[in-house]
Amino acid sequence: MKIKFAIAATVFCALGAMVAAPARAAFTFDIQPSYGDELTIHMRNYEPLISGVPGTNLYGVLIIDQIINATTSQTAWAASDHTTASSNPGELTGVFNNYTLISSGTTGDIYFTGGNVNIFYDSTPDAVTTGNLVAAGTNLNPDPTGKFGNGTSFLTTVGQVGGFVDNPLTLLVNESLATLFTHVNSGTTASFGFRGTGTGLLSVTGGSNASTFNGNSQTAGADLEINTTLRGAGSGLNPAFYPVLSSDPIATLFTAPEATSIAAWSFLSLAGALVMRARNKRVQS
Ligand SMILES: [Ca+2]
Ligand SMILES: [Ca+2]
Repeated sequence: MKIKFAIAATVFCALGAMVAAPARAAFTFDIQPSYGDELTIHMRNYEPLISGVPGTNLYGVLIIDQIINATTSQTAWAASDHTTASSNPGELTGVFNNYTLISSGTTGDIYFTGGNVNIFYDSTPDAVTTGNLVAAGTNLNPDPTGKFGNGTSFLTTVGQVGGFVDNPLTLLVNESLATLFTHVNSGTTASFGFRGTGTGLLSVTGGSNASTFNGNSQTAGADLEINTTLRGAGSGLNPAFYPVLSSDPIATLFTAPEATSIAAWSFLSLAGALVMRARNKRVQS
């Protein structure tokens, strides 16, 4: 599953928080994004096959590979950095749950509502190797080994509606309630023939980096935009328990339009609207 989070940032606030919080001294970005930069957070995501029964929940665990400044094409943080003690950034991992299925079936268009995605910073990495999830998770506890949900809270988010419009032709699904959508192309088992793509929205609710990611710049004022790409986990992290994997890293697009830019854009939009009205008036007269 590939999740692209599009996030608006108040980076100055985040940098202030990093300086003020001694507990986070072990974790710093290798480069500091400037206000207005876009960050892309890549992560792998592991989850079970869904049942296809409305009312059941989707859950799983995730590992962040790297954070890239898309504006400068520089790597801000990479999991591989913890191979050297001097640059040990710990690990960024997470758990997600409470995505409740509102559609029916395991193939075609699949919609979820609700959802919690929580990311943790762990100064002593323990979830970086494959095959280390040795028990089946549940929606209540997606991380029974405690390796993905341990550490300090880096970011907490909830699924947000507003990304989808209800289609009156699909009478059994109210798409406007959806916070996450997936289209499964083929297959109902976690074979390599299993493929899916999707999208969703998240709203930031807390965590040490909440102010960094709480930008309200996405569709419906969401903070993060999700883009998913699913496939069978194959030899990934214990596929017996979480057989579905992101085929691409999850990407977080971190957008931070400056207040002056927003004001200028709004003014230009207003000016454009006024010109359009003037033109319409000329056409009518
Ligand atoms: Ca951990
Ligand atoms: Ca927000």
